[in-house]
Amino acid sequence: MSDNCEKAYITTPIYYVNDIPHIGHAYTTIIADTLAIYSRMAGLDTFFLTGTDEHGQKIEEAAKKRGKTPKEYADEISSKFKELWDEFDITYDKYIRTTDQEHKIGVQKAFEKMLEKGDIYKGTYEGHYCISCETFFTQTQLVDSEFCPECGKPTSVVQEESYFFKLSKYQDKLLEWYKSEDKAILPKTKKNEVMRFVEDGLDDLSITRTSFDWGVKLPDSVNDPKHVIYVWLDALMNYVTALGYGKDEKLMDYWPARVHLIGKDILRFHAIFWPAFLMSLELPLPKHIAAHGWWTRDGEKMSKSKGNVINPKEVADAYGLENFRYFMLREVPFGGDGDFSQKALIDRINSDLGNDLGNLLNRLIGMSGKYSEGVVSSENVDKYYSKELKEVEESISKLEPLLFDMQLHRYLEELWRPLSIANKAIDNYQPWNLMKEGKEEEALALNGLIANILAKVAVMLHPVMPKTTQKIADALGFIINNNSYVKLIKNYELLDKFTIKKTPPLFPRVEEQLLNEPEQKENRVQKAKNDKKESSTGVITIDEFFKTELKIGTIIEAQEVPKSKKLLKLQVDIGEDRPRQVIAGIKEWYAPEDLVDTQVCVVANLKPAKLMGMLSEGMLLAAKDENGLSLIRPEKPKSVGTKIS
Ligand code: ME8
Repeated sequence: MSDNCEKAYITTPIYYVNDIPHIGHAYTTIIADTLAIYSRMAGLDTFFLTGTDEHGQKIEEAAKKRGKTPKEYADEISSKFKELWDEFDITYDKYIRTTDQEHKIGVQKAFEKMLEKGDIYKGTYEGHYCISCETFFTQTQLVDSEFCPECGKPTSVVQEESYFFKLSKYQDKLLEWYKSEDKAILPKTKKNEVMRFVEDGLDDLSITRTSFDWGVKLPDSVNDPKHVIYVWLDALMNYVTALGYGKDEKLMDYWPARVHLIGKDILRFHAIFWPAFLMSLELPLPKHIAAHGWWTRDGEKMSKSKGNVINPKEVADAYGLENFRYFMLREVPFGGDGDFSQKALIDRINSDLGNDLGNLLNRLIGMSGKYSEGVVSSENVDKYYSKELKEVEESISKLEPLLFDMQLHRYLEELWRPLSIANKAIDNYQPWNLMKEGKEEEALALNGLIANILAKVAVMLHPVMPKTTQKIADALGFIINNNSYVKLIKNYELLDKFTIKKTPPLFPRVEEQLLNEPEQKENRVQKAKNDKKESSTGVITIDEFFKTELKIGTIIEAQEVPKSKKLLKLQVDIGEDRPRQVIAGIKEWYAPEDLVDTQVCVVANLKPAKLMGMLSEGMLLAAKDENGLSLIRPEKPKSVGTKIS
């Protein structure tokens, strides 16, 4: 690649080594991989970075629990991530670990540079620290004065000597950047959130810790050995230390990043701290920071304790790696949250891939075998099917901007339009009748049209499904690479004459498989069997039903739970001496003010539980379908406390 070739540096977050990889991590990595493959195919000089984040108190504690040193533990988990990405054929160019010596040197260099610049000073920090999130919060950010607004766990008050980074100094420059670079943060809705946060005022940032050891030490020149560098400064720096920052800078030409792909959970660190650090280091800012949404499973957050974590390897083994890649990118609009359901995955495979794409290739193999001994030519395609060719061209020309704007689901949606044009053309023109009517030239040109549509779709789908699309290309007598991309996509030329190769079905129909983490699968199966035994027909006795105490209640107060997207805090009168506090996950469907003075059905004998640190003393009955959630209410007003039977 020549030095003046346009560069595309693409990164994933570096994943913490306190957890094994799950579908959320796979999602980010697969998106980044898709962009990297596309960029290479389009002739950009591409560098794709991923890796692991290995320092900090959280890792130190996780290692201790397992009787390991932090480094031993980090080695073990880091290699699990790497193995998975290798099994998934992820095309990363470098796998960075924050325990790499070069990285540590780069972080220390950055600290020195910020110090020289007058952006670091020493002070005392007192704050509420959440170990789990490795983050300090102010009093006003906490939920119920104690709990972490991000994960709901209790925080602890920490007071310690600390070095501070003058984040406040960069407030105006950050705002200018957001305003001048329209697409700096994608999707744009997320940019507004970030801007509001910065406009509210930025405090200086504590960037060293003395309460634990497992981190990058301050540079020798500072001579303050009890401090280690805050894990987020350490981690964010990976994006430039991987290119040799502070040491051998030969890869620094790749900077600035074309895109940092991240999940929405770490947007604040990337969109505020990171550009401020870069400004201090006098380095250019990344072109895009793209934050995707959150994957849940059957509507719930995935966590080890719930046993509902989805192991991406298991999904890929059960349904096919590339099918899984397609599903993840197609199913959820970038930036939105997505629920992982096997049904949706199966539908995508059987319908989009099997019916629309796979069958089209089969039809072409069948028709060209029958009419022209497998020989397909682009001759006469324009003569008979110029309208279709034009429509396909319009779709294809929309694709690249969608990809680089992270509108991946729309990219795939748009890419399916040519397939639909092709499938419709067969149904409309009925080549078997054309042949009967002696219009052989027209029938063969139709095969040419189908082949060209399949070829163009295969090229543009290649970044998402690299191997499958090479198989399609192989059947159509070409190879997907920069040459075919330029010819078929950029120049919108047609295929050379070829003899089609018979190919086994690319997307055999799939059925539902039992999925879970390997170690928990047995438990689940056993539990399912036990449940079945207990109630073999799903029928319960009336006594069993009456174990649930259902009562009519009136909501007398309703409030939002700060920092929670889902929860409302309700006071519900169910005819007792005081109202019950119910924390209900209904905020997406109900505004608090619309709930006050309305009646609901309450499960009154549910064991109280804490949600985000708040006690919930009951549950409301509700029904949820694809159109949303509706509370179940009495048809006519009833006295509070009335028993429902
Ligand atoms: O935050 N849905 O590491 P991490 C979608 N080390 N994406 C998910 C997800 C889910 N349920 N769960 C995780 C860190 N992710 C830091 C990053 S970068 C300088 C330092 C993905 O292991 C998503 O990309 O907690 C999220 O941002 C990332 O994993 C967090 O990974």
